[in-house]
Amino acid sequence: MATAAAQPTARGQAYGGAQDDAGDTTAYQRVFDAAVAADERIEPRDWMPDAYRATLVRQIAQHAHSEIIGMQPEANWITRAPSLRRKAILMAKVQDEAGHGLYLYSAAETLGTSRDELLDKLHAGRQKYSSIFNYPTLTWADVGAIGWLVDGAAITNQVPLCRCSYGPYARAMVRICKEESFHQRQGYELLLALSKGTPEQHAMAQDAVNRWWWPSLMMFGPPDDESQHSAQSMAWKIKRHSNDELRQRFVDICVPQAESLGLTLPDPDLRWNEERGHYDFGPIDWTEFWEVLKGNGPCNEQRIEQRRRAHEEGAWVREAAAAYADKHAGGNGEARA
Ligand code: BYC
Repeated sequence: MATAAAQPTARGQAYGGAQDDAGDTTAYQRVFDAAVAADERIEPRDWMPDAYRATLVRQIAQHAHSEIIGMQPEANWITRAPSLRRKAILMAKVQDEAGHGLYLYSAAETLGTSRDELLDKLHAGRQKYSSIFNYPTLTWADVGAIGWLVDGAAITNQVPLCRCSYGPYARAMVRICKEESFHQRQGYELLLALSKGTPEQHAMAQDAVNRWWWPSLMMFGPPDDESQHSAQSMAWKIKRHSNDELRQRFVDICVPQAESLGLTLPDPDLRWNEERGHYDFGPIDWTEFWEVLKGNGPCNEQRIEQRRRAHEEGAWVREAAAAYADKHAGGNGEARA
């Protein structure tokens, strides 16, 4: 059996004969279920139910797409960063997001789905990316708000994914979470500088937080009673907590941080509930969330259009890289792509 540290195993094949001539997968299913129950990692060559594979591809693809689309709203400010230091930090952050996309597309490839196939689906509007990246970055303070709130929400959601039952996804998340922590801190530090700056800078920071707060809460997905995938994903230990649990955890973390920043959160219903041991918060506008998912957010069209254009304009790079690899593999120098 595989453990967290073990090399990939052909778990199904270790039980030769478990799948009989009629294609009965019951014995394989039992081995898979036992591995999940024992908190072991499922590895690429292990037998897994088709629906488990499909769920992972769906979630990992959506996650990977979010990373690369997420580069756009932040890159919007690289040329206008207020100092060389801020520009260097922002460039490093945007570059990190591309790296995260790469780890995640690679994790999806271990499930038998190529990056090309996933990108085609994204460009055709057949796969989603996070709702949050359909909002515009109107001022420099938005870079801080994204770091503090969006990366903060991402970490809250993604730290439990380091214990996801699928090995390659879990391992990719370890590095991603470390980098996201740096991103979150740069956002907090940026907002703190603005909040303690001139009255205009303080107002700019507050305005950014006002605009990003509610969309950040939506990042965790629909409420538990409307989350169609949660129960199965939690049974498979892909997800470790429900959408609402993680959303609550995020709110509880943010309230004291907002106080330290000297900023307020735009929710009149936000107050500590002694009985629950959590902050209560006001109703989320789920109509807005579903509209953004349907493609009707402020920047949906612009984001996908820019992504398609970048892909087309990068075709020559892919061709050149393929030709180079082919040449060094002893081929005839023709691009394989
Ligand atoms: N946006 O049954 P549910 C980041 C979809 S951060 C768009 O609860 P699930 C970054 C959902 O896909 C963001 N769609 O689904 C940060 C499903 O539709 P489909 C990326 C959403 O999968 C900073 C339907 O709604 N992080 O990368 O159990 C800088 C029903 O939902 C959203 C991840 O992707 C949403 N917010 O739970 C740069 C983390 N929420 O697929 C980059 C990994 C829900 O049936 N993903 N939907 O058509 C997850 O943890 C889970 O997929 C979710 C949703 C919690 C997001």
